[in-house]
Amino acid sequence: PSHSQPSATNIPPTPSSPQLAEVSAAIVKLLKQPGYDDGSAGPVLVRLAWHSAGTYDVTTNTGGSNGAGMRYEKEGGDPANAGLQHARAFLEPIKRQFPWITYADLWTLAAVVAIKEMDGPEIAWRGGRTDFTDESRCPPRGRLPDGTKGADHLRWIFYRMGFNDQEIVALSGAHNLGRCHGDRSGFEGKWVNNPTRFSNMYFKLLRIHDWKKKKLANGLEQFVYVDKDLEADSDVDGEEPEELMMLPTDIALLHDPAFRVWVDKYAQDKDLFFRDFANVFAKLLELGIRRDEVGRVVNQDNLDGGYKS
Ligand code: ZEM
Repeated sequence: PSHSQPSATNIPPTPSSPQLAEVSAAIVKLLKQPGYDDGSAGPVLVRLAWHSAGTYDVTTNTGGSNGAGMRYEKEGGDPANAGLQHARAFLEPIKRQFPWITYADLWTLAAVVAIKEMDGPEIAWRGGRTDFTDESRCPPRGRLPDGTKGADHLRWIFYRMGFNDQEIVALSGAHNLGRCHGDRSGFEGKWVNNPTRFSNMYFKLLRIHDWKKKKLANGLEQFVYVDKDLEADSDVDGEEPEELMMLPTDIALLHDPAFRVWVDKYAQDKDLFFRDFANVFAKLLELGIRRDEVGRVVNQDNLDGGYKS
């Protein structure tokens, strides 16, 4: 349904379906980036949406994807957000082409479009987010998870957003996509062999391989799996086998009994993972956003910026 009518109460309308179709098509076109990482902007766009939303704190109702605070140094300069300037740069031409969409809507929509395009599930998305016009309402730094930590830390961070154990595991399945970059997080490598295709492979690999701790030159520890056959082959042609990796937080899902239940389920049932991921990612993108009965965003303190018809 279209809600593109301006409203007397200054509540911004959400983009209409034809408007959304146009922007989504433009996002699909820019996903292919032959010179970048594994050839797709998709993974880093998913991370952008996640980090925009993952600052939410349920007790103070602050943070979340409304506002697009990462445009400001206070939030964008958080070391946890290193590298996401690439994602924002990929989307800049779309923002110029469709100036009516807010950054907060564009960043979240791009992830949903990218996941679908990478063979992932269809995820419900609703527009109407506004952009902050200064950094005063940016959340404090330090609200995003730290990959060096364990299960207690994951619960501390994700319970604060309002998620449960099952949702933590489902969300972590996004590590099917993309890779770690030494110059961003300090970790190195990808979780699965095809990091631009959404699947439940991350959970399968987590369970079946014998992950070995490896200390990187920068002092960080991650877990790696080296395929012995690949290693033998590579002696012949002199090429390094591509090692797969897991963060300490990924390995924590395997060793914590309550998380492990869901790792096993998602490894065995791709449809269940897709369903649960679609639900929890949609929930992530809505954190902190209050809507009226027709779906318009009614966070009264967030009305600067936004859609003006
Ligand atoms: Zn990630 N993530 N993440 N993540 N993530 C990285 C990359 C990506 C954690 C984490 O420390 C890291 C979620 C949860 C958690 C993606 C999506 C989602 C990287 C590598 C790190 C270190 C960054 C780099 O160097 O470029 C931790 C500790 C998490 C706690 C569970 C959730 C939830 C996600 C979405 C639903 C994605 C798509 C990437 C790949 C980015 C890229 O550029 O390829």
